[in-house]
Amino acid sequence: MPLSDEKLNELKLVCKDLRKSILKMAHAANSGHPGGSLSATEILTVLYFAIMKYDPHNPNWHERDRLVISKGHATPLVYSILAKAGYYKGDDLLTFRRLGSPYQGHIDRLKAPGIEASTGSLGHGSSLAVGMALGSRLDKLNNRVYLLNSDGELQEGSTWEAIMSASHYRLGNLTAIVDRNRIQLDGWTEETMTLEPINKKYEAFGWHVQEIDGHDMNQIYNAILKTHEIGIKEHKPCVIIAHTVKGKGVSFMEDEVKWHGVAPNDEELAKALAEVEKE
Ligand SMILES: Cc1ncc(C[n+]2csc(CCOP(=O)(O)OP(=O)(O)O)c2C)c(N)n1
Repeated sequence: MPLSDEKLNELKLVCKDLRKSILKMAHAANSGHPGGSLSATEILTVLYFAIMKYDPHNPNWHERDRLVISKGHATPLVYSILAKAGYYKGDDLLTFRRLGSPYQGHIDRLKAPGIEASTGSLGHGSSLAVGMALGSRLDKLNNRVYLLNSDGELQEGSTWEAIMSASHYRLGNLTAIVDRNRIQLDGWTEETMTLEPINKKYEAFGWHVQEIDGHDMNQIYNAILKTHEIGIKEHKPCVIIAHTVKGKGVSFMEDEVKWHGVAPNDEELAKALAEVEKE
């Protein structure tokens, strides 16, 4: 079932605000990771504003859905969306990466509420999510565990150990989404270490697999709902390979490896904000 036009328009406005915030935060800190934040904007927007159950006034509510953001460098996006979701006022987001700020360069669950797991060292978020999914089952919680992976971190062996154990333990309460933007820190994933065929790899490890356009919020929404169904019927962990564009929404950042970890200068910020506004 598609999202209503009204809901879709509301989510598009959220994405626009998030993109502006991402760019301003990176600019203010003169560092950070705009590229991989812009690629995952629609994915997290659908999760936070159309799918997940959580309570910003009670971040440790036991029955909440858990989201492990394994690409823990996507902080401009994560803090911006948590502010929008009501975890922070958001008026101090531009202290990003400053000494003493809760908004550090990599997410830290002890510093900023709403962060489920401290990550940044790539490759361990999947194991954390598997542990949470097992824990939820043991506690008989009526919730789900979501996991956002980058594609670069699929080059880490630890990720595949977690993938293997998720199907072994029949974790139908786990939905992973891979932000398949095809670029890692310093180049194309396929030039650094071949990942394809990712879908067949997950299938061979016993997962249910879907592939979607990771900027189409109807596709994201429906694919996530499908994982709920499969989880219940087949007790399989599910992955959604979301094809995205690194730097999405800013023409000069799109598909450009440079913008993995570089902040826009004054001129670039103005240009980028104007483009996002026009979208
Ligand atoms: C274990 C580990 N090694 C190296 C790094 C440095 N690093 C930061 S981001 C990154 C790769 C970024 O590419 P990808 O993981 O695909 O993320 P995205 O493109 O979605 O931003 C690397 C290697 C790290 N964070 N953790």
